This record gives sequence, C-alpha cells and structure tokens, in this order.
Amino acid sequence: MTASKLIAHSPSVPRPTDAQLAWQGLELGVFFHIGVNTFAGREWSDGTLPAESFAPTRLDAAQWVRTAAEAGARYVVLTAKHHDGFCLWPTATTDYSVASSPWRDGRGDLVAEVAAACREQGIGLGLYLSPWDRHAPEYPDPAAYDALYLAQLRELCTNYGELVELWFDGAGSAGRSYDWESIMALTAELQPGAMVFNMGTPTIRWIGNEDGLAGDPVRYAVDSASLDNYTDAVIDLGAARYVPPEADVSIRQGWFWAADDEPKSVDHLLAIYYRSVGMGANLLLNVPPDTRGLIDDADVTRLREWRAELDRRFASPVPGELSQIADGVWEVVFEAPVTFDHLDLAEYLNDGQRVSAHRAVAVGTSGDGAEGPVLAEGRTIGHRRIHAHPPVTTHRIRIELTGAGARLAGVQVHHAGTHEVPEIAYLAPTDEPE
Ligand code: FUL
Repeated sequence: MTASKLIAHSPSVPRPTDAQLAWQGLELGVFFHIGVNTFAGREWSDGTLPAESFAPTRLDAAQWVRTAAEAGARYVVLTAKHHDGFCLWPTATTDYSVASSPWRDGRGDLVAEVAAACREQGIGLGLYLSPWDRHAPEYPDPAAYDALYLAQLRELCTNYGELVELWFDGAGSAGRSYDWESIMALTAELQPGAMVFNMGTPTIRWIGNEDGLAGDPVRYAVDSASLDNYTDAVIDLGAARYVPPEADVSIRQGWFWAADDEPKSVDHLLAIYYRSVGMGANLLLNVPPDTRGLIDDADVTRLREWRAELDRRFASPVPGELSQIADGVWEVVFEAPVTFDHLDLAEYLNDGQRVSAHRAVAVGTSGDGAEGPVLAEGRTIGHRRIHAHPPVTTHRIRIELTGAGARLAGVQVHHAGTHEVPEIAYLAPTDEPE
C-alpha cells in the first residue's frame, strides 16, 4: 500500500458533524452589538455605567433582522451580555439589566424581541454571553461567578427557542479559568444543535483577526485557536478537530454605534466578502443599532448597495457538469460555451477537509482541445472558494486537486462583467503564516 493510500484511509482526518456543515452553509451572519455602551459612545465600559442609561427611543428588532436578511444573512448574533455585564434580558441573576432601565418601562426583553423577529423572518439566532464580566461582584470568586454564568446561560438556552450559535468571546479572559466542563455540558443538554464559538470545546473558531479576513490556507482541522485580539493567548484543543472559522468584522470602526463613526465603503465590504465567504470562512458582519434602537440609515443604505453589487456579480451562476477523469483530476463541462470571469468551487467535506492545493485551467479555448489559460491557483477550497480571473469563453474546465481523498462537491461560474477585486488598505496577517 502506498503512503498516499494510507493517508487517504487514515481515520485521523477530522470529520465535520452535519450541524457544522449546515452552519458553514449559512455563510453570512450579522452581529448586533448594543447595550449601555451605545448610549455612552463607548466600546468597553467597566460595569459602572448606569442601567438607566439604556434608553432606546424607537427600538424595533424586526427592522434589525429585516436589514440583516435583506443583506443576505441567514443568522444573527446578539450581544446578550457584553464585557460590562449589562444584560439585555430581564435575568434573575442581577439587576444590572434592561429590567432596571427606562426602556419599555423596565418590562422589556430584548433577547425575546430579537428571537421573535428571527422566528418571524425565518433566520437563525445566536447569542453572545461574555465570560469576562466587569460588573458582577462575584467575578473575582471563580466558583461564585461560574454559578452565576451557568445560571445566565441556562436562561438564554431555555427561554428563546433554538439557537444557531453561542458566542464565547475570549477578550478579557486571558489567564482566567472558567468551569468549561459544566458550561459545555449545559450547552449540550439545552442547545445540542448550537455551534460553540471558540472557547470550551468549540465547534467553530475565530479566524484570528477582527478585520473579517481569512488567508490561504484556511484550515478546518486545527488543534488550537487564538483566544482574542488583544493578547497572544491560544486555546489548546488537545488534538486536531474539525473547527471551521468565522471571520468577524464591524461595518463601522467600532463594534458599538457611535455618532461620529461611519460605515465602510462598498469596496471595502466587497473585499471582505471575497476574503471570508470567498475563502471558505463564514462572515459575521457587525451592524450596530443606534441610540434610537434602529439600524442607522447610512448602514442600511450601504448594506443595500453591497448586496446589489454581490447580486450583480453572483446571483446568476451557471453550474457545470462535474466528473472525475483521473486521480486528482476533475473536469467541468457546460452544455454550451460559456463566458465567465469568476470560478466558484466547493469541496466535498463529509470526509473532512482534504484539498491542500488546486489549479484550474480552461480547455479548448483555442479550438484544438489544448489547455489554457490558467483560471485559478490556490490552496484551500473548503465550503466555497471564489476566484476572479480575466473573462474566458469555454465549455470545459479542468481542475487538479492535491490532497489524499480530495474531492469536489460542485463548480459554478459567474459572469460579473468585472474581475476586479477591491483592495483594502490594511491586510491583516493571514490565518496561517505559510
Ligand atoms: C471582542 C470584544 O472585545 C469586542 O468588544 C467585540 O465584542 C468583538 C466581537 O469581540 O473580543
């Protein structure tokens, strides 16, 4: 038996669960950061801002969720509690919550309002519950705080229906231990289908920067993940597991809304899309509600412009007929010659991530069946890999894959009328430095 066959049948390639594959299929989520910070123009506050300052005047969660859905998001994640400890639901664990605010005369439940809007609009709900809590008097006492945190998690996992994702943010927690065994047991008991973001026993991981950018390769099988954006701390997973990444970034500079902030340009958002969804990482785009409790008009407009450009580029895909013609060589045939400037690849992932490199060439463009031009070269394919290239007209593409057991799941092409991928001024270090 050759070495490659040994690897091909090796049980050591981590496999995804159906829930992980379904989550990867969601591709785009929208993050909502709102809390006492919103009313103080702050990013991080220390737990002393008064609960009474939470006073949105026209809050409409349906408008947030509609904005997200119209932008193409299939799930949202709400900061139920950020680092300041202020809870957006009337928790029994602390009075530092919406119950002590003037909003809805202290009878409101923002988690419930967002959950209802998600249900009505058929979009998934995820919740962020910051482990680091700068308000809770229990925080310095790990056992007391673990009990409080578990009680909060139990409320969130019990009262708001099925959750897509639980976001455990590592910020502020470097060097601090929590009772992850109990936290994971509770999550598994109450929300077995929810993805677990980055901490505990994660099923999805942070991409490693807050710019929404994945690099190439994007590894789904990893044995560690970066904890946060502020330290070099790493979460050791013990062994390699299938933990696909989520790339998070804010549409604005801040995570919370501020009057003097503004949304990123369409070009910047397009660049992020190519470097996240187009690289096989989910994109979680933060769109923060303002002090009215609405998504800022400027952000709504920007998202519409972005969606229109994405649709212009990608809403009319032409699928090809896919077949394997030799070991590691696949061919895509179209019924008739097709002109396109984007190649959109999907890897078969049920047996784990197998493609370590790929190369695609058009065949027969010169009329003699010869290969050329090269359309794309790269490493990761993963859930989805989008390559822009100069326009070509052909009815056949050949794709070479490197990697034991590597298989394609689908190939489609797009005629966007452009192969320009906007540059962004700041390119964060890639996920993997190779
Ligand atoms: C970070 C936090 O510190 C930011 O405030 C924000 O919540 C971001 C999504 O994660 O780690």
